[in-house]
Amino acid sequence: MQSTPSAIITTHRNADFDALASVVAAGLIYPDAQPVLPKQVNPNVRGFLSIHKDIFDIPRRDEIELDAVRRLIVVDANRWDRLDRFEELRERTGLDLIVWDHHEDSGQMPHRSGRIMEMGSTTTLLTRVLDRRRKLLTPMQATLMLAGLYEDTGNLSFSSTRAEDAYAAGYLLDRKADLTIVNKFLRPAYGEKQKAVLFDMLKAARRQKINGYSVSFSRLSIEGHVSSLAVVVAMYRDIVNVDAAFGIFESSVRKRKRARCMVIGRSGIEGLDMGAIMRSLGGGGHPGAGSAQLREARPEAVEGMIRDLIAGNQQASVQISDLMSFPVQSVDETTSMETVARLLRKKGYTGLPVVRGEDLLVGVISRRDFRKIRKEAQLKAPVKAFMSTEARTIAPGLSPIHAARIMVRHDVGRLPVVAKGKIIGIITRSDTMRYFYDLLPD
Ligand SMILES: [Mn+2]
Repeated sequence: MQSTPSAIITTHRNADFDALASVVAAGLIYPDAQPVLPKQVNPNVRGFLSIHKDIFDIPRRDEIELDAVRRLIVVDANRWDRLDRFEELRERTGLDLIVWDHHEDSGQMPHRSGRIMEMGSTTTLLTRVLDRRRKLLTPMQATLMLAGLYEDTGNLSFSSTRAEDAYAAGYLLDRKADLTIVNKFLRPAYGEKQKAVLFDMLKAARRQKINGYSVSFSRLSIEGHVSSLAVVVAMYRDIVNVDAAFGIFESSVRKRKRARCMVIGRSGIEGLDMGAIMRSLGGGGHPGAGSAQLREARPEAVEGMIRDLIAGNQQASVQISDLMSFPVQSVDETTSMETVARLLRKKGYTGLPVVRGEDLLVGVISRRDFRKIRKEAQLKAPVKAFMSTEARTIAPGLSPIHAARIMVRHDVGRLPVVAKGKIIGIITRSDTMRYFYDLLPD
């Protein structure tokens, strides 16, 4: 059902982290207002939202009716033409306009209240209000807000940064903002070549537990020279979120009979000294990072040597089957939407697989599908009329990275785990999130 709120919080087109964080922060300051995002958001914000959809489930402009709006709260913008199709409100008589922005010369919206003040980020302005009013912030909210603040201040390094920005950052860290997550989503720019290598590394990533450490290996053959491979390996380790990560690059330089092997490692844990490992391979480095060049060595053999060096008893890498939930709650395709709605509410689920017969998967119904309902009578219709029939599924032996990639690419929050045509479990966005946040019990 399209929502017809009387108060709305929104921000500029191509929303960045400061914009998204400000919308979320304003939602805490104006709890009666409906946060709304523009249709277009920045690619890294889109990535963040796909992973955190269950926590920051903010409707887009096209899901909202403006008819009943009497109050508009604009954050991180101060011009009508930066908003996504809000023009019809411009002439609305008696519209209560509130603007929060951090550039004094940014616009001309005639607002009644809010704050427009030179500051490193809009998030800072709103954080100060939250602090003053002693509002409670979850670590997730604090993390998003710190990402917004850091993005617009270049981690407090841009000359536009004010002391207030740093105080606000301190406040958010105190509220348990997670810097690992912040850094993961605010990655520095890097070139096409590095990007291609990183993607190939992620594709080839194999994660395993060795001697109690989570370790990831990627073996890759690269052509010619690629600079900044160490940066790529560092990013790779951040993304796969392991104690230590290794990139083993085989370069096929012409006229060389045997390929040369370059191994670069990154460690984020004290007990695993990367310098020591690399010295054993004839290279060098320090505890956090190191590398080695090996002639006449096959990549598989290099990986074996490293594994031996880290030592010991191997376990299988984490698979979907380790993370999934079962048995699976599903609904028959003939179940009414009414019943499904009741079930979702009762169980607190955001979606359910739809089956025909015992366990033949025919679709997935999610809370979002209920927005397609226009009339009361449609609640009596069978779920098959509203479900998405292109259900994405995943095999139990694949990695959580794989699941996350499917969820991001197809914008789904849950994947039925299917083996031999039957649903054997389900993996949700929060399951994979828990994995990425490393909250998995050992
Ligand atoms: Mn901003």
